[in-house]
Amino acid sequence: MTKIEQAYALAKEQYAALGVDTDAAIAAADRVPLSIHCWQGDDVIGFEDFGGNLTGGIQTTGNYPGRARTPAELRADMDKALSYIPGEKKVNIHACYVESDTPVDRNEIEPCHFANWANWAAEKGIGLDFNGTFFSHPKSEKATLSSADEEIRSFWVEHGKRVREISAYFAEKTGKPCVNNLWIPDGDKEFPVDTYGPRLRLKKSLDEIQEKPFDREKVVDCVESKVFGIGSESYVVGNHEFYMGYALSRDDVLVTFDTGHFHPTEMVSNKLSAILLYKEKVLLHVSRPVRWDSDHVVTFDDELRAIMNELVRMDALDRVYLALDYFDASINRVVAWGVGARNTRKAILNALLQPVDYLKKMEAEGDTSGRLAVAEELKSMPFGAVWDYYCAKAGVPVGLDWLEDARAYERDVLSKR
Ligand code: RNT
Ligand code: ZN
Repeated sequence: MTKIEQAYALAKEQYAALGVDTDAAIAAADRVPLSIHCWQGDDVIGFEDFGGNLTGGIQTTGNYPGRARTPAELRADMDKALSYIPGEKKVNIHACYVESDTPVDRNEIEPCHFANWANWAAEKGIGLDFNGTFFSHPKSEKATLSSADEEIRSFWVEHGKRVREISAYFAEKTGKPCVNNLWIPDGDKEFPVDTYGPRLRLKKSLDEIQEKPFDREKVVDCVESKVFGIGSESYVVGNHEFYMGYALSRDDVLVTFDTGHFHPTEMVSNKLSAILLYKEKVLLHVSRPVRWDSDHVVTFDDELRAIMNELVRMDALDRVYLALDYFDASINRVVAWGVGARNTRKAILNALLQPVDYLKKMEAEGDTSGRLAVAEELKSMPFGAVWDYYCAKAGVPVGLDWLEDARAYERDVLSKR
């Protein structure tokens, strides 16, 4: 028996004493698809011809060497990062990751411009998710789907329509559903006099984009709200109430909760049992806000664990689409992927190691002291031994072994860029 197996055998016994089956937890954690965002690898720049400046009130900070500059580099870096992450994976890309020999504007994109991504994913047997890019473009400076300028508005509506066609193509090519998330930066630095008009236009634009029906098993449309952004501090057209109302009034549209898109004390973990009463599924953008929507690398913090605890307690792991959304340009980007994605999978496994029935029983019987004591004891159970065993079983590096590999990749590949 290896040391990892020995430690696991002891941990397994301890969890069994609480009624938790560690083998079943590992199997369940492994099955949950986790969508890995490509944009950590190149600071959300993409492969278009116009500028490559990140706008829309989202920002990367730092200038760590080794950023991926081409599709080939980005996919190679992702291959590296994916090799560190156990479990079922998807890759999440944005429309600005288009590939073409001649310039293609956002209202001209077609499936053929994303064929390399589709072939790459299909070869690995993993799914692809997609996002319209409604920022970092000369026509997005003032507003996009909520614009009062009809030419601008219809430009972005066309973009949204094409994004759905490409999503359907991804689903076809990979054989897995494609989650299509829509986020727009529209808003105002100061509080506008007319707050209703832009929302009316956004609603109309979304309806136009959604007009064509797609198989719900293939294209999963989601809309993402935000409380404020840089440059839209006072007013955001697509706020929480807007998209919540939109999604609740349409059968085929889901809401996206980004963990950085609410007031700092407002927790996404506390919203899940509400939204799941009304919608079959929900998309989560797992991020880490530090004082604002800063998109720091996801750590194994209280909120990440609370989100996964909630999903497990509701038996709702199959009712959530989990996607990562952070972009740190100040550290090794492959390490950033590894840390955030491994932490997210870790938190899923950790949540599955709770004695949910036992906790619920104590709660139902009014034994709130027992509930507290057991929940606290769980925090020092030998979770690490179960995680290590899972990684070994899944064929990904155990412990910090992956960090050494990432350092070697930095030495041999990234530092030469
Ligand atoms: C922005 C949103 C959005 C983006 C990505 C790049 O605040 O969170 O999801 O981060 O689409
Ligand atoms: Zn997001």
